[in-house]
Amino acid sequence: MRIDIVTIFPEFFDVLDLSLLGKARQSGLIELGVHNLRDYTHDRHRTVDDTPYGGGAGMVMKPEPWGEALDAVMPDLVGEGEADARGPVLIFPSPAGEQFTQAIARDLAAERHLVFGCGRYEGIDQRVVDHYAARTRVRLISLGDYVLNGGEVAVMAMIEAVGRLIPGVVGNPESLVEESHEDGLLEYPSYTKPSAWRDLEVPPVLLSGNHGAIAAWRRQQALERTARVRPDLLPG
Ligand code: 6GU
Repeated sequence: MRIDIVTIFPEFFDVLDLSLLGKARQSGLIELGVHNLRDYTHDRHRTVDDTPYGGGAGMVMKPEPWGEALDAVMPDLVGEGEADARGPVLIFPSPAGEQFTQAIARDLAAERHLVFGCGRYEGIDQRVVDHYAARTRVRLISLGDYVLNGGEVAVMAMIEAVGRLIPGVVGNPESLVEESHEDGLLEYPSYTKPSAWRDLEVPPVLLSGNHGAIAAWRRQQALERTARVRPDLLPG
């Protein structure tokens, strides 16, 4: 998969050299390009924002640098009104977007090319979204109902969630199936040695060797935990 990120803080993404995703890049499973939006400005101050039409607090990101940057990272985009189902998916992290879920991560993991446009300030001129929505698939995606200063941290979270679903990135694919959210439930609690620690014992069923009983216990724990913490995940 190819991933391009357009941002005014490219250094934010230096950490993608680390860990599982860093390995996936070294092995060629993920190709990552991080692009500085200011490289697509032409004034001495490398201006990327301006005051909002209609007034109000804060600044809005100007459309021209975004247009040049996005055209550069998506050189094969079709003309307006021809959005191509095989072309890139352009994602704008935004608290005004649809909420990111494991299902969205799975969808995105099946794509060939993802492009993330990180907005700062009060957001990006809406015409950027409208223009590219006519030329490729565009999604506004939010991490959740709280406010971040910009899209960079959100994109980091999305790339980690998507990257680990790309075949070969996570060494043992079985570790993907029994996790929170994969089956619509929160994960059951896990234990390792020693079997007694401070005044706490590991639940005896896990030491029983009875795989059927263990599976049933884990399922029950997942259901109870989900009902307690996230009842909204359970079917009505
Ligand atoms: Cl994707 N962006 C920003 N700026 N704030 C957020 C968010 C995204 N998701 C939750 N809050």
